[in-house]
Amino acid sequence: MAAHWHILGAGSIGCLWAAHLAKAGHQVTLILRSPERLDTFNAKGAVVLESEDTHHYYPVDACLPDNCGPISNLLITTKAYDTLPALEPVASQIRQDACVVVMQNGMGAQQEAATRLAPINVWAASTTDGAWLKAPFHVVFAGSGETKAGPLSQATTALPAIPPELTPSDLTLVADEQIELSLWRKLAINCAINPLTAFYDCRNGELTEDPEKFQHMSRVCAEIDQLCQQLNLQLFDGPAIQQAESVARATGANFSSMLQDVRHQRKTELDYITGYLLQKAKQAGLTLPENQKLYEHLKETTK
Ligand code: KPL
Repeated sequence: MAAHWHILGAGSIGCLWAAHLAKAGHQVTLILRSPERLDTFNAKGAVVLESEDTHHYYPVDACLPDNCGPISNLLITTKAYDTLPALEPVASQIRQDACVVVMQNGMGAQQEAATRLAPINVWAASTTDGAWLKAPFHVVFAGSGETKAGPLSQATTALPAIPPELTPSDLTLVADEQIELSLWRKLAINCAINPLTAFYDCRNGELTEDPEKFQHMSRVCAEIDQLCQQLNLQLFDGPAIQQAESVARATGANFSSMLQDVRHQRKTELDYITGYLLQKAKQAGLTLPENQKLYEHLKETTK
């Protein structure tokens, strides 16, 4: 059934989903943060989806945060640290029976959104789709992956694993009854790869090729295993380093999202990646010295 989706956060993943939801026949409205962004969008009037050298234009609507309601379906694709500030001016326009999906890197922001919006139902989603912005509202679909979605545990009633109206044409969307575990798995990999690529200013693959960097990644991963054991979380069949090594190899030529943020002098999602890990360790009475050192170094040297 066609629905109306509002999208908060028109970065690469927000535009990718805007295009695919529009393609599936939904009405889509981008919530843009400033009149300047709205002017830039209105000059185009569409999201451009580039894939294998073809360009498709999807005409969607756009609005400013203080004038976008009522909202029945909301997809949040902001950077993790922007979730609450971006949500604030929009929150009162979200219907009580709305469905809200938070799709982003890291952990902590999804739960903050669910707490802020309760009793509105909130889902979390985690994606391995590859996308980047060539220009504002022009997204390049770089690699087709998979998106997992599931309700966050704060939800009061039994919810379907995927909101019924979330039907993006062509993107792979799978139901995940244990979405928090999947978010943890992604978090562990991000903790192993992202801060180290920012520290060494290197591609993902170099973490496996250079013995010193690999040793460093192994020490970071050993601490992740230690915390997971303490929390009774079984993320992988073997130690985290095996999984981190395999992801770093598979994405060897890429620059991690954190390194891209650092190079573009943007704020990073460190607080929602290593920061979240350290917070959980502290609550469990553990110290993770390797992760702590990395966190402190990057806090001092990056935005
Ligand atoms: O998710 C990633 C990112 O860059 O944010 C990968 C490539 C898996 C590295 O952690």
